[in-house]
Amino acid sequence: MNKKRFYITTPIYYPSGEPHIGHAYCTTLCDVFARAKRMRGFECYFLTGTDEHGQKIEQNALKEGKDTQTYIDEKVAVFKKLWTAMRISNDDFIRTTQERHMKVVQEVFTKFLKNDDVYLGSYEGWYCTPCESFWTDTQVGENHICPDCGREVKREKEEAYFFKTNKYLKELEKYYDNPDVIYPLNRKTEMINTFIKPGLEDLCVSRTTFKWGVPIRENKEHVAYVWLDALFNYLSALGYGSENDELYKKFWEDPESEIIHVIGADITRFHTIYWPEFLSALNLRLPDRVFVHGLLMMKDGKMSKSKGNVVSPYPLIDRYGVDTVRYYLTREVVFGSDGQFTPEQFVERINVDLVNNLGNLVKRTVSMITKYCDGIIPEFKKVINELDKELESIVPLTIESYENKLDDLHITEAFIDVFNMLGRANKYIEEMAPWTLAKDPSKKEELDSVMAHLAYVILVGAKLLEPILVETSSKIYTQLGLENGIDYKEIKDSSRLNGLKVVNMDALFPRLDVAKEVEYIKDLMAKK
Ligand code: ME8
Repeated sequence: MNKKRFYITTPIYYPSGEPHIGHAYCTTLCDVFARAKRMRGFECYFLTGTDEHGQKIEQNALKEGKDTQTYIDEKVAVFKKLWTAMRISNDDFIRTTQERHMKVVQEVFTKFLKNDDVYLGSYEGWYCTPCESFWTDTQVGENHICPDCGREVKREKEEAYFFKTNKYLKELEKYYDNPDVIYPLNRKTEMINTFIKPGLEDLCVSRTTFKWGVPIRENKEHVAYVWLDALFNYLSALGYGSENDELYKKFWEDPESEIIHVIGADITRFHTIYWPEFLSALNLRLPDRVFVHGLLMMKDGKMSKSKGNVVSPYPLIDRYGVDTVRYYLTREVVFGSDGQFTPEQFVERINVDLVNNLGNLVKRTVSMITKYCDGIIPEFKKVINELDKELESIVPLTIESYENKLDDLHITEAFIDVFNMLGRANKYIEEMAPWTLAKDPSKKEELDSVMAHLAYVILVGAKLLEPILVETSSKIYTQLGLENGIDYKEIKDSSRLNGLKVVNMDALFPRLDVAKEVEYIKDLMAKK
């Protein structure tokens, strides 16, 4: 049951270091989803941005001898540049230091105070500055180590405001009753067992030990806790609470809009416990889906800026092209599970899927149409033999499963189906052996049918892959004589290519020399 509209968000990233391939992973998946929805005629508002407050940012700026705002402006520019290079189609980019955002956080805090949702108390706990999180004795263990990043935590005591988490427990439980809200389901179980069942502790929502945050109007000593601040980006970006709130009404309030947050497993607690509670306190609609993707690991564990074991996407884009990196990210890690980045798998994935499967199919088909049909795509006639019939029947099935899987956020699987269809077409070439048919003039009709079937499958494949292959799909349309591409609605029309003239072009993806490229990527990683 598709809604009319979609609001999809990435986490807002900390601009405290260079963006790495993990950030690119989440942003690319959301981009692919947004592009696929728009391609199919749905309205989709896609948001990303940066989370710019907190002690860590303040300290990093100090270390670099820069004023905090200058420091983050420079860092944010790097994130924005990456998204442009990766052809990310976000509709807005929210920064938590923008006035439009800070106002919302202040308003919300005032509402919480008035509504008796927060109270002033004092906090003593273990604080991890890189993660901006407080932990309990049990969580940090005897060695006082942050359970998230493995670094040493500090004992801190300060006056702070607390949010009454148990006040909205009923609303939270009701929210959890809906099986579709948190995906994968094991993340929900984890939240219930780790945090809800043992009893929720009230959440500290303000800090006094540093200044780089949204000031609490009612008590100038305090700034809003960075997580309370950050989560409200999803509303402030839509103009919530301002005079200009059309987007908010359209993409948040209206039940015809589906609200989807995509996040990494590391920040599930904030999005599936505190965020729905904050929204409940304000009597606002809760998100329809929180989709928790797995993390991309390196051989030595989680890739993270605080560990310094990151892979930057830039040199990969420079050398292999944007579509290749987008494809690798969408395909290699099954959405929802953890994955590992290795140079070997990166190169292998490109060679197997993009060079051998897609690239070869297009190259062979266009050359054969040139050679056997004077470059004109023959008329797509109805089925001639069993193999034609089989290939033909795969097309509508693939389109249907692609749509269903994408609707369900099974992004990786949707594209696996498309590659299976292309793989089937490659096999069909071997089975039909057009080079043999071409030798026998009485087989001309059969030969034409093979060419028409292949061209059509390629067209459908190129369209379904367009949300990932933002450059390559249009090259394929050109090769099939469709200079201006094709509308999604037209892909079910198998006669669309009849009589068009193919254009021979270079291979879509050059074959990679595995040993050489693996060496190259390893060098890049070592330099980092
Ligand atoms: O947590 N593999 O920001 P952040 C895959 N500002 N994805 C990864 C990844 C990896 N190795 N590392 C990071 C914050 N990510 C907060 C969010 S939202 C209101 C505030 C992705 O810069 C993943 O999506 O640490 C993860 O949740 C997010 O980046 C964390 O980014």
